[in-house]
Order: sequence, then C-alpha cells, then structure tokens
Amino acid sequence: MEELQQILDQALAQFSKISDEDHLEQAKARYLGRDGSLTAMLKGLGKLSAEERPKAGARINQVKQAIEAALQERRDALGQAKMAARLAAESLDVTLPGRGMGSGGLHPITRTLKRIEQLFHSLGFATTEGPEIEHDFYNFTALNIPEHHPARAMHDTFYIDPNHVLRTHTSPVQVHYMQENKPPLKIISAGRVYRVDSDATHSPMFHQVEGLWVDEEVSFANLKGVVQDFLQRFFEQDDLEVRFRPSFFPFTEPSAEMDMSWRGGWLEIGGCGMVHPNVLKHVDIDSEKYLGFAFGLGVERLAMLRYGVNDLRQFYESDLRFLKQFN
Ligand code: 2U9
Repeated sequence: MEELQQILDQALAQFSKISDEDHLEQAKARYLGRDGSLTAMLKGLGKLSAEERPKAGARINQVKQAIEAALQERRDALGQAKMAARLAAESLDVTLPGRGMGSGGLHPITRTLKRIEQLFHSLGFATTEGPEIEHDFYNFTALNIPEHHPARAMHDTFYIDPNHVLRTHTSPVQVHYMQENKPPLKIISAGRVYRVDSDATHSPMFHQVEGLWVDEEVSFANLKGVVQDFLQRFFEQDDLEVRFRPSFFPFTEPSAEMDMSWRGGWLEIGGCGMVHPNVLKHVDIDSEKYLGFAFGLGVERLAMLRYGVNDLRQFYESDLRFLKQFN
C-alpha cells in the first residue's frame, strides 16, 4: 500500500513539471499504459488472497482515479496555457487608428477636359468622339490639306501605314460627324492627338478641343462670342479679352489665331475660322446654303495656365508628388 502512495506522489510530481502535451501522454503510459506501474499492480491482484483482494483492488482503483484526475487537470491547464499564448501572439489592437486606403484621383488633364466639356455643354454644344488611328482621308484630304502639304510629312506625323496616321488633330472626328448628321450641327470634339514634336511646350501626344457650328446663319461674330464666353468662364475672369489675328489654315477661310489677355500682355491660345467650302463639299453639305465656324484649343495650354504649371512634360511623368496637387 505504501508503494501505491509512492506511485501516486511520483505521478503527481511528474505531471506538474510537464509543460508539453505529448510528454504528458507519454508520462501517462508509465502509470496507466500496458506496462505501466499501476497496471502491473492490478495484474498482481490475482496473487492476493480472496480476503485481501477487494480492499487492495479498491485502493488501486482509487489511486488510478486520482492519477486520471491529475492527468485531466494537467491537460486542461496545458490547453488553456496554449490558447492564452496563441491569443497573446495573435492579438489585435482594435483601438489602433485605421491605415486607410489610398484613393486615386483624376489626372489634371482629365479634369481640364471635363471642365471644358461641361462649359461647352452649357453653351449648347454636343460632345463627339472618334478613333485615334485615322485614314488619311479624314485626317488630311477631307480637311482640304493637299497632297504635298508639310503637315503630311513623316517628320510631323506618325504613320501606321502609308494610308493611316495617328490623328494630328481632332478635326477628323467632326468630319465623321458631318457625314452622318445633317446641319444644323453644334459639336465639340476633345481628345488625344499626336505629332512628331517634343520639348518643354510640346509633347508627341497632347490633347485638343475643337468646336464646330454649322448652320444657315453663323458668323465670325458668333465665333468670337462663343470663344470669349468660354475663356471667361474657364478662367473665371469676366474681363478677360480675346484678340483675333489673321492667319491661314487649309480648313478655314478666313482664318485667325486667337490670343487672350494675360498678366498685362497677350497669349496665343488657339486658332479658328469659317469652315472652308471645300471641307463642306467633301461631306456633301451645300456650301451655298450652309456655313460654319470652327476653332481649336490646346488642352495642356489651358491646364498649364489655369494651374500655373510651367513645363508640359510634368503632366506625363507620372510623378505622384505633382499629380497629388490636383486632388
Ligand atoms: C472642321 C473644320 C475646321 C479647327 C481649327 C485651329 C484653327 C487651330 C490649333 C489650336 C491649338 C491646334 O492644338 S493646337 O495647336 N487649332 O489653330 N483649329 S481652326 O478647324 C476645323 C475643325 C473641324 C471640320
């Protein structure tokens, strides 16, 4: 019986030192396993007399239950310690401030385009779009740009093949529109255009906005009014003045360059004119009955002036420090 007490003391002492679940199960085998010390004692009961056996059996069972209880207690304690360690390791401080998500913004040129379109919509112009790769008929021929005009040269225009170019202006969009719609027409087309040119004020890809108004009675005076009204609203400057200087474009006659008043001087801002009769003829509009005016503005130029940017290339360098300033 003393031996039983020793086994129990030993088991309890051993279990309390174990801090690993696998080791605990191995230790259990030493007492309760097939070759365990307590199992050996149970087997030994047969050698006892019938008188001694029940008492001894009851005592062994008592110790067995005590060992099993201690084992279970230790298992629970180890399980709880394991869970506590895991919770501590994976803990999340829900009181920390959130990291947030970087929200993107519109490119300054996109913002400028939207603003331009909005202002022309309010003047009754519809917006049109067209492809950036154009047949030379739409980019040049229909716009009265003759076969050997320098604008058609390889050093000015990006050719896809001998008959297709990256559009050099947005005017071909208006040619498509005039083929598909009858006057009166009042449209603007804005978008990317391409020219072989690159320095602080020229990018090989840039944006234009062009306006076209074709009707039975439209005049150069209407053109001046529309352009001035647009520029005054775009720059939020009611006393902004516009000046027209005679010029030449193959697709307009008469033609003019447009300047606007800026910091006490004049700044060239675009070109314009009355649509050349040959352009109307190319799209089967009766040039005796209808006439129209057209104008073109450089979008980067407008954006640079409005935002105070002095190098056009900054728009296309994808430098977030620059771009973030507009959002
Ligand atoms: C059609 C007929 C005529 C559009 C015009 C200009 C003059 C012009 C420049 C402004 C700055 C190009 O981006 S820029 O360098 N544009 O000077 N544009 S008249 O004339 C048209 C358009 C469409 C059917």
